[in-house]
Amino acid sequence: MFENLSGKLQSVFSGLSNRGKLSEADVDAALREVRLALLEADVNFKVVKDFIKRVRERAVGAEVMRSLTPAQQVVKIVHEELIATLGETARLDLSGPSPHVIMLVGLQGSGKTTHAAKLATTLRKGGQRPLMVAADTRRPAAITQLEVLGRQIDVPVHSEGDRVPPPQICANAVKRARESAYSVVLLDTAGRLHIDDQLMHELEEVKAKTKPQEVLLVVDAMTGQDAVRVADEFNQRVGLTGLILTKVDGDARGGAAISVRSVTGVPIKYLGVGEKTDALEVFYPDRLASRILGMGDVLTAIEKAQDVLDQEQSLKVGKKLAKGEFDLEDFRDQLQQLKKMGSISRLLDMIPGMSQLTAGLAPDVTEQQMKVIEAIINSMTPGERHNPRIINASRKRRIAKGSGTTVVEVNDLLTQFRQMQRMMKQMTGAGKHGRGMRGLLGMLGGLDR
Ligand SMILES: Nc1nc2c(ncn2[C@@H]2O[C@H](COP(=O)(O)OP(=O)(O)OP(=O)(O)O)[C@@H](O)[C@H]2O)c(=O)[nH]1
Ligand SMILES: [Mg+2]
Repeated sequence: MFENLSGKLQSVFSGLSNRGKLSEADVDAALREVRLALLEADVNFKVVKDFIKRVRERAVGAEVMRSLTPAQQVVKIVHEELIATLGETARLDLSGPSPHVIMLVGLQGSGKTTHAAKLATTLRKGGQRPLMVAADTRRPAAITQLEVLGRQIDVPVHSEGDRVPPPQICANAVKRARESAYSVVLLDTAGRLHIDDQLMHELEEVKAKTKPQEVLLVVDAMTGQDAVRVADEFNQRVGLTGLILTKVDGDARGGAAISVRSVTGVPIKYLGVGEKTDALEVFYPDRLASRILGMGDVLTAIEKAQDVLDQEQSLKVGKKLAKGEFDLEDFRDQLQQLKKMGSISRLLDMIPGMSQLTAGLAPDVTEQQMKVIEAIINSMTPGERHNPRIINASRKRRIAKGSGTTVVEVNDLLTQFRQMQRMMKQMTGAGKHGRGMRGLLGMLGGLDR
């Protein structure tokens, strides 16, 4: 979503850093381009104006101009001010006695029902017991849609058909949650094409009857500045505690995400990044700012990687590596992990300079290759696996025969193993390679923890 903007900003900054010392005119010229890029990304013009003013005030300050790296200082200021514009890191408020009521509101098709299921999924992962409530009695298929999702993720759905008024259904659901020890109640309310009084009254009534801790507006990022206007209006009428910006995976220009907090004062809490029930990201302003400025969203990438990788095993391998005991069995385990990582290689690319590294580290191990590798390693004796240097020509022939492979294949595997061993050793002695390497190693081997 931010690709275009990101590309433009990066070229502005690389132009700056080619200059060495900066004059006030240099800064102004750069900021003019930044301003244009933001406007083209559909950021609210008032937000842009304010942003540029704040950056300029700091950037033409004597300290920056006299520093040895004025361009970097300017980028740093832009980064900090972008974070300030995006807002604070805001979490769901699940304090106080349960059940906690979370009310989802928004226009038709913005993603309320889908995000009720996404939230239920992530909250349950966090140890909650969610109950979803079909409070959209208006659209004929709405109840069934939520029930289907509920079955998919195995979360119960409270519904009373389409004859009972939604505020009543919601009140009943909260009562049921209290009696049956559900800890979170997610209210999936009806949407309209446009904001109208009838909808607002209904929502106000639901709110009065259920006293939600959170009223989250689900808003479609693809609608750009309209999303900002809608958020402002919902906030005035119903009162919001947070926003879920959806369809961020689409080709929206990013303006809504950058402006909405600033214009409405309501924090973004989540980003919807796909149709599936796990396509939900917690919103971190600092990470998004880094991503927009091309600094790489390291933390998100690492979190994803940690989700995929087997922690305990990684830890074990990390310790072995440190002691120089990494052997062929670990190699096999590690390749299996790397295969799982395949799906996140795109994410690792978010880290500057990481793509070259992962190109070396994460060979595209296919299912078939994995089978061959396993067969070869399984045909070795424990001694050979632990100390492959003892594998001479006759042992290679035996291993090839035992695994139904050829000596060439056995040789290939041993070469690969040595390469990986060398690479990992280099990374353990991080030093000159800097934090990126240590970070990746920590991720792979648990050494940073
Ligand atoms: N790509 C993408 N699609 C999404 C996302 N969230 C929801 N959708 C899709 O958007 C469409 C509408 O989503 P719903 O959850 O039904 O929206 P709603 O707000 O409940 O709509 P109404 O009940 O009609 O008011 C569905 O096709 C979803 O799959 C997202 O984050 N990314
Ligand atoms: Mg719906």
